[in-house]
Amino acid sequence: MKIAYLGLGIMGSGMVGNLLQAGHSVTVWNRTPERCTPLVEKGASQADTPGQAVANAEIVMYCLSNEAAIADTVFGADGILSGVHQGQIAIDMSTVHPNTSRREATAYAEKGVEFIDAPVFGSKNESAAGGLWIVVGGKKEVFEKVKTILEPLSETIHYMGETGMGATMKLVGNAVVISQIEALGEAMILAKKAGLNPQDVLDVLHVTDFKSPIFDGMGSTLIQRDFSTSFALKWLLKDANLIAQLAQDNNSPIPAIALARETVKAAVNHGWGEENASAAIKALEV
Ligand code: NA7
Repeated sequence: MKIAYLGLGIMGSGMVGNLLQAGHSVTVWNRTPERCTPLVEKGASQADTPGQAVANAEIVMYCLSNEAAIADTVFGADGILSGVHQGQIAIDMSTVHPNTSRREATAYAEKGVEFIDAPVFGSKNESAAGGLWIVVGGKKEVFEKVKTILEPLSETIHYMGETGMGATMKLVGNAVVISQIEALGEAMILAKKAGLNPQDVLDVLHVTDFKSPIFDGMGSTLIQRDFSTSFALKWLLKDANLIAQLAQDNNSPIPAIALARETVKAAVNHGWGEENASAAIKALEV
């Protein structure tokens, strides 16, 4: 397939590598053009603007940081909407509010373009290895058309319902993630202050019926004090804010997540936003 892919951050770069590997013809665009180079070396073509990137594509995919990036890249001057045409399918893999997905779907529909929201769970390693967990919203028949394109990127793909339901599922999932980070951070600090060996604690957590890959992975990086970025803390705060907004929209109580958001916010305010999401726990140590 002829695919345009926009947004070559940590997540997008890994996905494009796998699309090329799967034999697709990929045209890439990134706001910072230098980030295209490694993928051009692997066979991708590079476009100068989002509008140019999508002009000859059958499928338009993107994974951008936040709502502002969608505003610029999709709706802005020379944006995706300026270059699309009837018959294409657009796939937004960013983590955004479901209302943003719905706004995108409406704007694309006016151009005769189908749209699905398909955000992903997993971070740098899963993206590079084609092991993401994708959640999809949109028309089922459109999802069926693009499923084979998403397969080389992912370990699982779940169809969640109409437009916005992929984005909604992503925020629900990250509500669990942020709670796990807070719980592990508080527990590990308590364990250390109370005299336990942190590695012993992780070894026990690993065999329990409440074990979690997040506890395993994040736990060992906490012990090593390795906060190199797989998923940036600033994006965890962005997601916590989106979760709070979704909860407010639905009058749904989130007392624990609201407290965890304050931990993440404090860590970002300390200047650790570019570090890994696990750096949130540093705010509990100060
Ligand atoms: P990264 O590695 O921070 O990448 C973010 C990407 O978004 C990157 O390509 C950025 O371009 C791009 N971006 C950011 N702002 C803009 C604007 N205003 N216009 C155009 N492009 C922009 O994030 P991840 O790959 O880890 O995450 C991406 C999404 O998946 C995010 O929603 C996460 O929550 C999940 P740049 O290279 O900085 O020029």
